[in-house]
Amino acid sequence: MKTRILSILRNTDGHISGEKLSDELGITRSAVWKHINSLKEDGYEIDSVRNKGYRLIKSPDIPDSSIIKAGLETELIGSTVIAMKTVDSTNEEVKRLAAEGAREGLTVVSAEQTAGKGRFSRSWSSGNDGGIYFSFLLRPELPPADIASITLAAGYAVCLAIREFTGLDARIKWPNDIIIGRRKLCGILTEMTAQSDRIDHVIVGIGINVNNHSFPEEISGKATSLYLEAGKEFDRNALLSCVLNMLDKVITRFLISLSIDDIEHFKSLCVTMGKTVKISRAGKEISGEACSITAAGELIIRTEDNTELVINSGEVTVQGIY
Ligand code: BT5
Repeated sequence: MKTRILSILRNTDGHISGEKLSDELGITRSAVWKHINSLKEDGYEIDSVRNKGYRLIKSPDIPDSSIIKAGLETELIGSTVIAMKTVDSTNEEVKRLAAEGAREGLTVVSAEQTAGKGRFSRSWSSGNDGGIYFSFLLRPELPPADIASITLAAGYAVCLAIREFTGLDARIKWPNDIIIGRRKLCGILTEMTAQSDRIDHVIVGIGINVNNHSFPEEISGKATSLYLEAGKEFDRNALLSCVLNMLDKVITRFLISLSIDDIEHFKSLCVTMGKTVKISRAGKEISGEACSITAAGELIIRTEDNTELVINSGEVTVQGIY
């Protein structure tokens, strides 16, 4: 009901009377009043004037599905948008909904995660402190090995959207980090369920540090936010619409085929290129120069003895970054 009231308030110029709202919604005027008060408690600034009614002045900076949807120009991603105040992990929520048959493109965003996760069972710091945490569902007709290209496409799209929306020099650290300078701004966790020859579904989870003013001590030397880089806060709903639009454009294109232009542009934004990197493989540490990216999203490194190795996932440390 609160979502319906908000949508009416957003589409009304000036005030709307309590009577009109109660007629349109089929609830009593006192129920309207209670919902309005509850919206005010959620941080919405609503002007209430006797004999005139209610007018929305300002929405709080919290994930709001109707605002996010209004900013979308997507074919696939965001077919349904669910905004939550808190959840264990948006990846887990999408996984639960996928098991119930959710439609491709479903997107879940939360202001906070109580069990945000990174790769290899690591945790993702997800307090209610200005970040965006969201996940979306894909059901691509692809063999499981192609999942790397989805992560690559997601990182590329988020990087492009952040550059466009903020003007900041966001870069990609292969395979799944977006960084500014030497610090991590965003992480991506792609999970899938698959049969031996085809993907059943893929969940792409993305955490972006947006208006965070500080971080927990254990990551404060390594993490950054858009606020810390730009010195100002950003509208998270508008940013998320922009990111989803770019993801939709890039991922639908990547699922068909990667163009040489895409790969070259990706490489130009990827700080890993040309750097000495260390990777761990079968318990051994190998180092070499990152020399290229394949169309499938793999990293090619050249070791000291001039052997070329194709790396498709795992831990990569880039000299001078982390
Ligand atoms: C990642 O893992 O970077 C993937 C993070 C994906 C998070 C999103 S949020 C929405 C969705 N729901 C989830 O539960 N997860 C996804 P990895 O490459 O393993 O990096 C994890 C490491 O990054 C940690 O061990 C910390 O060192 C660091 N870290 C944790 N939280 C961070 C943050 N908020 N900002 C920057 N670095 C962080």
